Amino acid sequence: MSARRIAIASIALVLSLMGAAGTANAATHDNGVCESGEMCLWYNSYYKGGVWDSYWSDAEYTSADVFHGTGGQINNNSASVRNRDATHNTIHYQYYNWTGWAFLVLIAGDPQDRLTLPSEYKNQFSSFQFSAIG
Ligand SMILES: [Ca+2]
Ligand SMILES: [Ca+2]
Repeated sequence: MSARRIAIASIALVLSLMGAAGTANAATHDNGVCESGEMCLWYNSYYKGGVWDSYWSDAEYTSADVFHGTGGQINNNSASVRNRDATHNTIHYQYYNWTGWAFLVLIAGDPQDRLTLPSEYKNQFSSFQFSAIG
């Protein structure tokens, strides 16, 4: 195969990947932008300070899970939350592996899809999962 054929084949592959990303899944996990389809945590109240955006359920907030911007690790360290997934509630747990008490945040579009956490739940989340509705 000539160098030119290889280059054209590579461009075609890139275009097909871009097409896939632009349609079915526009959100990028953990990029510091709270996008449609994601659950987002903030270090401060009212969606301020560092943000952590997740497209996937997470059974354990490890030392590698950190806010983009200020705040450091997310484990036991979030003050506000928003669910941007329109088909799944998010359930937030006190401990790893979806154990301890559970705190429900409703689907995107519901008035309860975001809030600053009550004091008894602030700085307590350690895992979460998306939960399909209906
Ligand atoms: Ca994102
Ligand atoms: Ca916890």
